[in-house]
Amino acid sequence: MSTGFGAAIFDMDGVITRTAQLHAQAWKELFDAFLQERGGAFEPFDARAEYRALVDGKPRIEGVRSFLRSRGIEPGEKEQAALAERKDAIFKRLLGDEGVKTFASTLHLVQELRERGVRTGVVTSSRHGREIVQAAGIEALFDARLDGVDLDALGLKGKPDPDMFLRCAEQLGVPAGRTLVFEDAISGVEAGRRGGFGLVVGVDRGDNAAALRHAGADVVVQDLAALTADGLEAALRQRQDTLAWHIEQEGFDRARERQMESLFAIGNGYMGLRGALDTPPPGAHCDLFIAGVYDRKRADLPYSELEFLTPGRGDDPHAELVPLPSPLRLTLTLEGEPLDFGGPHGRELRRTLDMRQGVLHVEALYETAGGRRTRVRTRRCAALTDPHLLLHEALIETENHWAAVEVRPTLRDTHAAERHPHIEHLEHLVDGELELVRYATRASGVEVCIAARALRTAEGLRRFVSVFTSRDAPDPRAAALAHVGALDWGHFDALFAGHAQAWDGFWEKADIRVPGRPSVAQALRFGAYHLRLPAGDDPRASIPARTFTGRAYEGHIFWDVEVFMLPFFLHTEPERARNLLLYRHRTLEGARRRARALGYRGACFAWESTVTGDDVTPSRIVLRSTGKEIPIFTGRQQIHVTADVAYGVWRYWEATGDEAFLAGPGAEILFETARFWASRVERGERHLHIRGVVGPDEYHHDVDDNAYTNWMARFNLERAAWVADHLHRAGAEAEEWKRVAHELHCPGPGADGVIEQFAGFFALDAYSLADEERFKAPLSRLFDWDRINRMQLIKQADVLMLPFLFPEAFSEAVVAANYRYYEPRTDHGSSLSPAVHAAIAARLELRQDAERYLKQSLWLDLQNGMDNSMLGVHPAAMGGTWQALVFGFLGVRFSADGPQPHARAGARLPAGWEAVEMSLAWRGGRHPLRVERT
Ligand code: IFM
Repeated sequence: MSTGFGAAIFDMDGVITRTAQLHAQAWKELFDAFLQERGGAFEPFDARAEYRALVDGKPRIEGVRSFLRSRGIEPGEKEQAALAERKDAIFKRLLGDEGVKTFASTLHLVQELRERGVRTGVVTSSRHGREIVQAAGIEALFDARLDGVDLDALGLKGKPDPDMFLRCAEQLGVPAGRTLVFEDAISGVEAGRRGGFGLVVGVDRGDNAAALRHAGADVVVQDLAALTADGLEAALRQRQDTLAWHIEQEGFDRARERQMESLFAIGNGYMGLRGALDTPPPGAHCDLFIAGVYDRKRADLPYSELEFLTPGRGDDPHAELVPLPSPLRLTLTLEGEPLDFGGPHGRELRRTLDMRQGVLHVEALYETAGGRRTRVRTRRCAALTDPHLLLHEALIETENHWAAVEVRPTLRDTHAAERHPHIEHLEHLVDGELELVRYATRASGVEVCIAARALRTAEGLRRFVSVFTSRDAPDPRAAALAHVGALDWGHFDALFAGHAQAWDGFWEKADIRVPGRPSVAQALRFGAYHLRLPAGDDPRASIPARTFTGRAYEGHIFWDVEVFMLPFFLHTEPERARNLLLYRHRTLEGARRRARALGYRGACFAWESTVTGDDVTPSRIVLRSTGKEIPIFTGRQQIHVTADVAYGVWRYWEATGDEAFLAGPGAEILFETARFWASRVERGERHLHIRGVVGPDEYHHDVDDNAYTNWMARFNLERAAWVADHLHRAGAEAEEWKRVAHELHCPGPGADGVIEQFAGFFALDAYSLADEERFKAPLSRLFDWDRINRMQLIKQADVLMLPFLFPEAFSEAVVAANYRYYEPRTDHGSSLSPAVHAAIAARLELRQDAERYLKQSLWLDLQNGMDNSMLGVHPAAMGGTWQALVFGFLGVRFSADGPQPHARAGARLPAGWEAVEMSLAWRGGRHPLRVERT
């Protein structure tokens, strides 16, 4: 099996032809003459350093501009054009004198690659590209040729923009990830890197290796004679392996900045910090979230989307997760000029999330007046080894000047009043290199104290940041000061290393390897990474719908945890699954209050839960722009969450055999929830019914006998009765649960195999769902709630949740009938939906559907598939994707011997996957699993 590359693109001057020296010579002749004509002190053009840094690889006019600017000269357009023309005339003259010479070693490699079926292209900014290739007699060696003339004709941008390389790869019909780029110019190497090319080879024709590497070259050679096709194959594979552990963003894009902040978050279960830049530009959402720290809802803050407000939420002091100001802000200035991407000096930016080690790296290059270039590299982590600790380091490199760069760390956000309205400032103290800030949340009265120490080094700055709240210690100020004070600068690197080791331990349990598919492995790791960030050791907190990466859904906790995320933890780190269930146990009192408020017995878990278990679902949403209102029925009616929690308890016990848990918190949850269902059912003529609910499909409210809800309630009642027997606690109540379970009407397959989603669904009006309405349901759909309620249009998997959770309960024919019926009626308005469809379609071996849905779910955040990742990542989709792969594609089931993949798992693997490897935890053991394509 080969990871393989399909194409190779070669720069011309300096890589194929020996014309780079002629260019350097021509530029020198031009600029020296120009500078002398201008008068003043004459500092000649440096045909090596200045040629490389300022003009090499760029279109002619760009070269003129960037050199003159570096000398503080702002030429008019006419003057620029005239100089560019003059340069061309000199170059032609030199070319005429010298002729076109080529590098034999390059042509040899081109031929070797072509013999292997690799497509080849040549790209140059030179307007003479075609003539030169022709004059050298090497046209036939390249399937695609792009030069400076094409650049203008096609409106492409010059290097370091990747436009030309990308267009060439397109012409060669090979994706950038499978294409190699060979470049001797720094701007060209940068273009290759920015374009996401598989491998960028830097050609160092003289003392330029470090700069080429710096610009992003994966391999640097002095001559292509040093390379072979096999060697390149190995280098590409190595690069892919590295990439599969990293998420990279090149360049600053204001429009996507908030999405990047979500994706590049760090965290350790206790806290999560969005991946905002160290010097956040205006508009950044640089929030820190701490598990379990909530406050009263602010009417002016949005709910799940920026345009939604939820007024009239009452006084619950724990309605909204509190976004705190980032403690990792830096202010950087060079002689008073700010170095950040809010101002004009930002030139290059590379943000790299090292998922293997749980570290975010940011590298930025700034250029201030007079071309002074300053490179700033930072790294940060939320220590996995110490929940209260953040580590932060900034390294400053002045590339071509001696001016001092001032670095000021600060815990204060001067705009905190608007950006962080939940908090009141109690104290801000700066004492030498120690800084402390203390806040209190306004309604819930949680005190948060952050203390930081900084160490200035020859290269920059190091920081320890300690975070404590009054939930952790009676005096968080004293705790934070003691914690930060006890840290030893001599251990700074060791703390990073220990943290990385702890991540290694996680990956040993959670990594899924897909040999030869680095982008798939990368996306799977991204999901596991983001599931790990919010999962801590504190049973008072659970995982919010967007984790600690964004403000959507106000940090509320939904069924997403037990149904979508829990299995990932069950089979990787079961002790975390236990914590998540203990959270539900701690909120039982709130669930009891809710059951009572609704008029029932037992415990009914909150649809949207935070600290106490009281339901914090808004009852209406108002569209900010128009004031239009939508009623929300889920808070009172989406009661299936209660059985979903019971399902989680059962699955935990099955996977771990943890009897102590079952006998204690597990049984209490199962019994209290069973009491709720026993009182919630209504007697009909022949059966018991559950009326007036919302099922997983939130487009329909007030429905009776939702198949999913009733099946889950029956499961809950049956398991409670079984556990009562198992623990020798059976009695009249357990008998009642058995009877209710038996009499409860659970809609089953009709003659055609289809299960009716709820009573009357089949009689609703048909809705013809256009393709463009899928995955991005129009906003109007929400306002049309009353009309949609009468349509056969569903938001997310509902009946299909049943075979997803109970794969053994249905025959293939029934699963197929339901998939065929419901899939075309589903608009996937929820991120939870595609993974369920992927799992079911994989089981049915509907390959196209299965792979399409898997892709949608796997890349949901990385590709911003729902257009709202800026408000936080989607952990339920990540957990769902994991299940789609493990239980759907691989069809894993558990027996006494451990996990067993389905007999056809090898045949079901997505196209292009040769194998999958992982290990699964089951009943105290860890079981390796490898499925190969068959
Ligand atoms: O729990 C989900 C629900 O199923 C659909 N709307 C979003 C919620 C939070 O993810």
